[in-house]
Amino acid sequence: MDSKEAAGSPEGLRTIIIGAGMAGLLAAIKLKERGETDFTIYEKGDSVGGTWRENTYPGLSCDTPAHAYSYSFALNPDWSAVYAPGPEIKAYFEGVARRYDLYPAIRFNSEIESAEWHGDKWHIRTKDGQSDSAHVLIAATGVLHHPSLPDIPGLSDFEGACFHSARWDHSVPLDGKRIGVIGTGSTGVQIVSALAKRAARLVHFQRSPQWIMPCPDTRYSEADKQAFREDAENIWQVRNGPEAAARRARFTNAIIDIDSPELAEIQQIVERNLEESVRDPALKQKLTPNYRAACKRMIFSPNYYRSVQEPAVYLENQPIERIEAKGVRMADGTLHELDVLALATGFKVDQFVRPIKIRGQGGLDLDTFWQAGPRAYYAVTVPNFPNMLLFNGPTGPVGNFSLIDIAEHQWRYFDQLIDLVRAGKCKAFAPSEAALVDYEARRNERAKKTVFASGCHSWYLDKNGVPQVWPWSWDHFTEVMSAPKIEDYVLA
Ligand code: N01
Repeated sequence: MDSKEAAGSPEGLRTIIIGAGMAGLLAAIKLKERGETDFTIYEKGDSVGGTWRENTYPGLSCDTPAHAYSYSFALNPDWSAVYAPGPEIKAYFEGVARRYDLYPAIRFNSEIESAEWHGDKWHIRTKDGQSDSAHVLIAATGVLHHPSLPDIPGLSDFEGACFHSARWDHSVPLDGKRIGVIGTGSTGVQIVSALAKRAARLVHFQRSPQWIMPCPDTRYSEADKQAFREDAENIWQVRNGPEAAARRARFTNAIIDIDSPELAEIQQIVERNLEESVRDPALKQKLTPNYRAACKRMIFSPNYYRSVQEPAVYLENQPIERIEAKGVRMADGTLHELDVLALATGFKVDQFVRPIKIRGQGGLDLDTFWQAGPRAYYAVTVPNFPNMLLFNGPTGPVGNFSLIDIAEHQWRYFDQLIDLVRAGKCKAFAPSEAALVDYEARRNERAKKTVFASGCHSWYLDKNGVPQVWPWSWDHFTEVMSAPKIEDYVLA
């Protein structure tokens, strides 16, 4: 351990943060705000930004308004657009890390491979042989992190360039090429929209159609930015003003109540969008989902329907038979010859802090504890894994919320738990197994009634088809995160 770091914390409390993405930086800033400098962020990559470092595909942007997708304490009047492009978001996180002087506390290219609880501290080891220990372990490892490759026969036979959307190979030329994109999630839709006018031919392979929510492609003018600079209230209006609050309430109610007028309204909007945007009835038919709006994560796009009607674009909705040296063979025998194949096929979403080998109390392996599926009490803490805090852990809020907002609420909860150790009330805290069982029983029952369980396949569902998500309102989430129920915790 670095002696400079060790000396800094008034309470002698040391923290290890895993990951220098959005949530890891947040934890570090909040610890510093409390005057605690005895922490290290271990980052397996070579720069900050997490998902915004890993994803660099053409068309990458955040479909949550940028002013909402910013830290509450680091507003940014200079966002170029309502939906900011990915590189700008990455630059924002780098700027925040600089402004809060976090770089000295980050160990880059340092992938933690194991973390073990030894009764009073977590002991970690990195792949390159570093070791360290700390009282508190904060997993800020993200959710959409481990690429999921499709199990389509022949994938490795393809002779052109083939890569996952989160591993985009920028050495591969795209202009004037024959490009295939597999996947119609938020990623596939953004890639197709960006390449529709660049490719000689672009085939979008659709296994399931998606409902598309229209959204304006609004760039901020210099005058807009000036107004944001002069009065932060203008930014707060975008984040939390009546329109933003109404949008969030509409969304929450739609998610948790499938009979709600809000979901009916969303359904009407997306149906009208399809009706008014796509001319050809056959294409319209292909693009019409057989499930309800918001069942899968809602896609916001200003231009997907326009893009898919570009002359070079073909929407293929036959099942893929196999991938061959020259391209993609469909079940009806058609071969789409391609130079480039992009796999926008999503992520393995049940990993969370894994593949790090985590051993808690009595050497209990997290893999063993999570054998039936990842579980965490209110998505943040795990019985038998003391002083381990998960940002955006299993069953957290999903949908079209700002993950930064969610993480800030989770931090408030973490901070109060850590306070117990700071104040000497305990050395270790973990939720009781009974509390987790009770939470999961209530959550499971409620989750089955959400729109996510209304008849579609998505990454929200576990292997039993139950949404692994927050099934209650946004207000309930903020209320629960405002103060831990200490009686649900085992303090040691
Ligand atoms: O991944 P997905 P994503 N053959 O899992 C298809 C966030 N995000 O990377 O629907 C053929 O949603 C699969 O088909 P189906 C956001 O939270 C945010 O797009 O299962 N197709 C589906 O179409 C999002 O929800 C932003 O039938 C196959 C697609 O691949 C999350 O990331 C931007 C297949 C996977 O969709 C993940 O989005 C981008 C196969 N064998 C992403 N296997 C923002 O703007 C899979 N598919 C904030």
